[in-house]
Amino acid sequence: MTEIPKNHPRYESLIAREKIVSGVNRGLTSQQGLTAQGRGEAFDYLIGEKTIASAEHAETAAACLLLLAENPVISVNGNAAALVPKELVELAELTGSKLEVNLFHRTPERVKKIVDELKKYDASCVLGENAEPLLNLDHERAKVERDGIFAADVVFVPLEDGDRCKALTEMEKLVITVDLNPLSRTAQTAHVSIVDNLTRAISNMIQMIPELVLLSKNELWEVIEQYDNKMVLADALEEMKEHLTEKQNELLGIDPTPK
Ligand code: PTJ
Repeated sequence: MTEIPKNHPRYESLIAREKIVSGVNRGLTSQQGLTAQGRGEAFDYLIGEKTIASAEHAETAAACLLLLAENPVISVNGNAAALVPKELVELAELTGSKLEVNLFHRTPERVKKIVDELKKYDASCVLGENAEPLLNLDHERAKVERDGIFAADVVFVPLEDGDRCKALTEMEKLVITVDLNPLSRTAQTAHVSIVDNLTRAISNMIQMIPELVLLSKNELWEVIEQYDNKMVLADALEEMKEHLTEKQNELLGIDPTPK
């Protein structure tokens, strides 16, 4: 790994990049995962590399859904395994969710490596190696485990492909995603779309859970009933517009405060 000085202004972003490169080198992350991360970085720049209020609202709704679910599953791909393996195991523990390795560019070797990686962080059980083609998609992308994603009522699929996200919603599952691109088909198809960096989103959810578990089921449902995914996506676009205007003003030396 390249040494990144802690005081580098882009420290977090550079560390994430190093983790993805290490994921590719260790055979966890696909090469396509590198370009996906690059696209994510670009959108993160546009929202100011911070958790915006609407994303925090989506993270709360997502945590409530996982806590209310009968059979929640957290899907893990090569990028998530490289960026937040420990946190995914912790989130699964806190919400009683199963973990399932579910890859877009699937190979049995990569599934096994990701299962082993999650087990290093004490995951008790990780599904994915016995996946069957059960989704309504062409063969490899259709593979999920019968006792995992196939049987789940709530599926958390960070950085998912649009087609597979749609296939899951068509199976009447409630789908949560994390995607920095509010225009992606995944973000627009999922029920709860968290427009935040995966690295921030999962940590935020972990921090919220001790307070949320004190709420009654009715109170958790109230959070979900008040949630509107279209408004959350529209807000992310608005934040991007405002952030760009702010940067444009800074560049041109324009004082935005009205006289
Ligand atoms: O490991 P595999 O084989 O399952 O493949 C995983 C990738 C991510 C390569 C695959 O699912 C893929 O090609 O995804 P896409 O279609 O590139 O979509 C990834 C989406 O996630 C894009 O909209 C990115 O903007 C977004 N994204 C990338 N990195 C992050 C992110 N969103 C949040 N946090 C990130 N770190």
